[in-house]
Amino acid sequence: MSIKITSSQLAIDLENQYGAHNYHPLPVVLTKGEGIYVWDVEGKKYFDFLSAYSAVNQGHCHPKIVIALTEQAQKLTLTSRAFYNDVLGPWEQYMSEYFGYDKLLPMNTGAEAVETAIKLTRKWAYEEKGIPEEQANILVCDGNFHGRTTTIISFSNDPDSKKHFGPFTPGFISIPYDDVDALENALKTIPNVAGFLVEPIQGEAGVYVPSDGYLAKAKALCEQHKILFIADEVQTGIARTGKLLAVHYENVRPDVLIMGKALSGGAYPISAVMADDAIMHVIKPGQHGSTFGGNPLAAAVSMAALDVIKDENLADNANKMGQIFRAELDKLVGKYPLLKLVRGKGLLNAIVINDTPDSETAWNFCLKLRDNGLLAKPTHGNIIRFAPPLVINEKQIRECVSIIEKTFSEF
Ligand code: IF1
Repeated sequence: MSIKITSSQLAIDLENQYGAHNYHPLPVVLTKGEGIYVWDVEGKKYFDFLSAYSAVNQGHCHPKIVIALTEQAQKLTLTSRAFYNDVLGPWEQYMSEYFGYDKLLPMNTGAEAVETAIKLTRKWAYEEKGIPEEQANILVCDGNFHGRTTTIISFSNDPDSKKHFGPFTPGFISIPYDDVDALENALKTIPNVAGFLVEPIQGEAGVYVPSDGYLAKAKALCEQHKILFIADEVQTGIARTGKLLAVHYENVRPDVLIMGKALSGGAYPISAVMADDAIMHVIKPGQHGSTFGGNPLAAAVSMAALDVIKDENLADNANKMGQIFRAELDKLVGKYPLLKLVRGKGLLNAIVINDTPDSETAWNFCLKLRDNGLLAKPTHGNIIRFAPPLVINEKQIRECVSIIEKTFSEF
């Protein structure tokens, strides 16, 4: 029988004593979530401005998603892919029509989907493009974040993500982000390139929005050189940036599409890789999979979660609320020396705090935001990400701007 949590401190102490210290959470202990709000153990209510890193786009505990989860959970949760089940096929068709691809390869976490996309790209390169075995190269971008498996951190340039985790997986070359010339030069000089893996907006790097046209030019170069354009929309996808996918701002259709997080609205780990038959057919039975990938519970939850995105027009709302949010915060630039700039798209935004990246200022600002009823957390150093659930309305977003301004006035 587990211990009853009667105070936030008790929960923190238990995690400190019995949990690996692989995170440094903001000191707040949550016990309930509903829509854009979360409550701590003492009953204090907060605006959630992280949305579990954009996994809870539909809002906490959305009734439609919870009903789908609980109903399916009482019927059939997991069969493995050793057998068929009566929910996976309908979800695969639903996803094919929703995102416009022939095929779906279902996985569980974002990193698993990125790993799947890497394996798919390499196999396609050897079997379809004729690149010599074991020679495939995949281009990635400086400042990337695609997950935390050993292969993925092999191409990270963040020391915290990779130090002392070697030896690393070869076959990846990192080029500057948002630099078409660097991509063109790499495609001309590096042999056996199979694909280009890119985040349409770099989330962890600090919500780095590339120049208009970058994604379209990059896709055109990939087509010209017959390499796969692989979009990691794990964080930017599912309406977060004001379009269903961030690549839709430039009418780019990735050859390989990677999604995760809000595919389930935060109710269950679900990720997906989508591609057309000409690419996906290289994966044959027994060559890739996972115990939970494509389980009936995930399939039922994901269809409900994606229904909500469409039924509640959450991409449009993210677009409109994001414009209000950035416009209002822009007015604070100059008024508060601590606020250097605001940037983002839709409801994936960040502010840059006017201090050194290794200062504690952004962290301390987030502690004060917490005291004022809003939860956010610094990404790197002096950058604070603001990403509320996409169901937020104008009155609420303006209330949050006031909380942010109040916090600046208190610093
Ligand atoms: C952590 C970051 C965000 C992602 C993109 C793949 C994945 C992620 C673009 C992997 C995951 C999460 C991981 C989580 C914190 C969070 C994060 F700070 F790590 F970088 F959002 F920016 N592609 N991002 O953003 O998906 O395996 O986690 O399901 O590891 O601390 P995952």
